[in-house]
Amino acid sequence: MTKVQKSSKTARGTVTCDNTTMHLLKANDFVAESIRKKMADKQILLINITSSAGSGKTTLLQETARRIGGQLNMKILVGDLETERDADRLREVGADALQIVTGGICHLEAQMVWQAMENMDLEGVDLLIVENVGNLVCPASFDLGEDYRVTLIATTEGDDKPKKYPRMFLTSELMLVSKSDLLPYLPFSVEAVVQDARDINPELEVIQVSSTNGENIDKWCRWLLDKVAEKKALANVPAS
Ligand SMILES: Nc1nc2c(ncn2[C@@H]2O[C@H](COP(=O)(O)OP(=O)(O)OP(=O)(O)O)[C@@H](O)[C@H]2O)c(=O)[nH]1
Ligand SMILES: [Mg+2]
Repeated sequence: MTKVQKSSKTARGTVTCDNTTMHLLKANDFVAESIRKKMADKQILLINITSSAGSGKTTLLQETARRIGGQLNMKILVGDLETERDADRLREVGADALQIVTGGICHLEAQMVWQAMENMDLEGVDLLIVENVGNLVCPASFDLGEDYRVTLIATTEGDDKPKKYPRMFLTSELMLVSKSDLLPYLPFSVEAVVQDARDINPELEVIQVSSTNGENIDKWCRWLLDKVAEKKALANVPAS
């Protein structure tokens, strides 16, 4: 029997795959545009929160709900492959949260958000936050019709992530360097991560946050409140 040889034609890491998801993305973008129009009509700010699994998205949203949940009408949509756990955690702090279970899909798609919205009362809502599936890769390609994409990078993940997963940082408006309370114990350079992320996206805003010791959580909440106000002000400018 001939022994099957392992291929030695190309070194690992040099193969570029064809993009077979092109048509899927076109359909997604069509629905994302419909979401954008709906959110503009209703004057709701839509935020898409992305990161690797476990970077602190739900914990940050719990803190956010605690601090500004009483100041505006806020709803949260959470995407996960399985379980209602994150929505439960958010409801525990009084947030109005709805879970989207993707059934194994590693990202949220615009049509999932659209369907979830049809099961929500959006009247009078000021802010809708979507917590995406924890993954720095697939969610980067799927526009959800958001006004802003916010990506967390936790100090526990290593500071090399922007250059390894550039699309996520390229398509985000704000990067939150999370779990900053752990900086004294980790070989993580905030300076390097910010430099690498801004090499990819020079416009990227950055806030260093910790949900554990509260560093800059108020600043993050202020950022959200300002964006909500800006969206409403823009919607109320009379057409010339
Ligand atoms: N030290 C520290 N731990 C944190 C902080 N924020 C979150 N954690 C912890 O990190 C773990 C993951 O936090 P989650 O908020 O569940 O992370 P997530 O990004 O929502 O995770 P997925 O939804 O699974 O992608 C939990 O054990 C949190 O308690 C922080 O600011 N500092
Ligand atoms: Mg979560």
